[in-house]
Amino acid sequence: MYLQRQSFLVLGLSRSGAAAAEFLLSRRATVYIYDDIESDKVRRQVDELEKNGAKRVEKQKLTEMVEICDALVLSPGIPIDHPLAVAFKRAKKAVLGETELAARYFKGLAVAVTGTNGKTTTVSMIEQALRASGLNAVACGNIGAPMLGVVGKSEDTVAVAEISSFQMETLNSFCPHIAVVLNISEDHLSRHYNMENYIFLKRKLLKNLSEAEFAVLNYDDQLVRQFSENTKARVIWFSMREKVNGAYYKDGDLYFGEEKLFSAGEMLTGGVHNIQNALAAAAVAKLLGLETQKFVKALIEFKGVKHRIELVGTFDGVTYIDDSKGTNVDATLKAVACMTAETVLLLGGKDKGYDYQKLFEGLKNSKAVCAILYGENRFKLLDAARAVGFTNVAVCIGFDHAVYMAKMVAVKGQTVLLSPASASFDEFTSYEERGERFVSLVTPKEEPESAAASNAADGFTALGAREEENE
Ligand code: UMA
Repeated sequence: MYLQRQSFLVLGLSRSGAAAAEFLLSRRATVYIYDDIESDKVRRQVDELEKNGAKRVEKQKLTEMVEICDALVLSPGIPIDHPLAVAFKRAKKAVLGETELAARYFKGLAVAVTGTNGKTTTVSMIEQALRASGLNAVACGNIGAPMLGVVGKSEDTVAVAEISSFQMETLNSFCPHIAVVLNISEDHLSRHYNMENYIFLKRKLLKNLSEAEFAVLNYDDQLVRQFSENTKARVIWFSMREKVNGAYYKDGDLYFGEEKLFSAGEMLTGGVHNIQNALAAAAVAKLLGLETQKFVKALIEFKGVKHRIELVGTFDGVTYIDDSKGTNVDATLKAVACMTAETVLLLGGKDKGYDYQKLFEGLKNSKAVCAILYGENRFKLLDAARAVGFTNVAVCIGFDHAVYMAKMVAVKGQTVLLSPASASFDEFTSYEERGERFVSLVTPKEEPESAAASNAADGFTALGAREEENE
């Protein structure tokens, strides 16, 4: 693709769109920019990009863009059936994403990770394992840093890319050296309409792999296991249950082939899902030929990621845990499974198309003693709770109100867990913003008890850290 001769319309001007526009401008393409939403943030972004040569488009001129431009660059948050994307496709013009541009122009080694849950943690684990082994690894993609950021970096850069189903809609040329698929459960169905389409998008990550590449697949997940049937790549498994060709867990230890790597008990992060993530990361490290001793130390010392079952602290005897990244039913059930004290659970936000009965069924035999429901989907949640007989619920309208309610309801020794099983976009711009808000609402303004001190006090063995405060 010779960019200098091409015109692009970049739709969506947040992280991904801005990175795409900057990249195209740097390659001397003609770049038009537009965002459906008018906000101060978008206006600031438009001003910035205009300074660098982008051309702002008015709404009434958008249809002309279909004629003028060669391609549309779509942000991951914008669905592929957005009217402009449909118009470009009808005109037989390309619709691509910023990740597609990165895939076409990144010349280094790429490791890609997809799946419903655990992507960010696994990408972070792989990044740290590779760095500890002396590789110049950079985590990118859905984790928050557009993948285009690695294009143009030194040749030895290893991109460790988190790839979402949203990105897969506009990603066609990516051929990572190692593709990891962690698990598949119901998610984003309001966007992808049905499970078939969602599975198709996840499987697409393996589409371009040849015999020279590797697919690291979860043997324990029926859907992921089937992916091995349609890929030319060499398949390496990871499993919590079976001695597989690859990485596996047996009697408390993690192995790769016949080699014992380390004991799960040594890991600073807890929870079965983190052992799974570490198995996937170890498989990647082994495939890259890294020295066991070095990458194992990084996996053992890994402290977890922000907003993923992250300990905020213990205040007035109540422990607060931020799992704002728990945006689907499976993630929330996994978070609750990590709780060792009675838990008041904050649930709600923007609906992603789930049947929440599975969630409340799971909660009935868990540490969750009470659920505070809030947000756009609060009544859908309430109906599901009632339907399965989970009766200890309270309904609030907004997030702040719900957090105050949780603080009021929780008694000494209990935990308040924010793990919403819903997207944040009804009240926030991202799950990160929602997590930050939670932290600011629950943290006392003066003399907060230190998280490190409280960590020991209250039976929270989950992910953050066993011995010290989370990052
Ligand atoms: N917009 C429109 N029209 C629309 C919808 C949105 O113009 O119909 C505009 C918005 O006004 C806004 C921009 O598009 O200005 C937002 O684009 P975006 O939602 O793609 O947000 P970015 O900040 O560019 O972030 C994207 C990913 N966002 C989504 O997939 C929703 C980020 O993943 C990713 O980290 C970032 O690119 C860098 O690669 C976040 C995410 O929530 C973490 N991902 C989902 C998840 O993990 O569940 C898939």
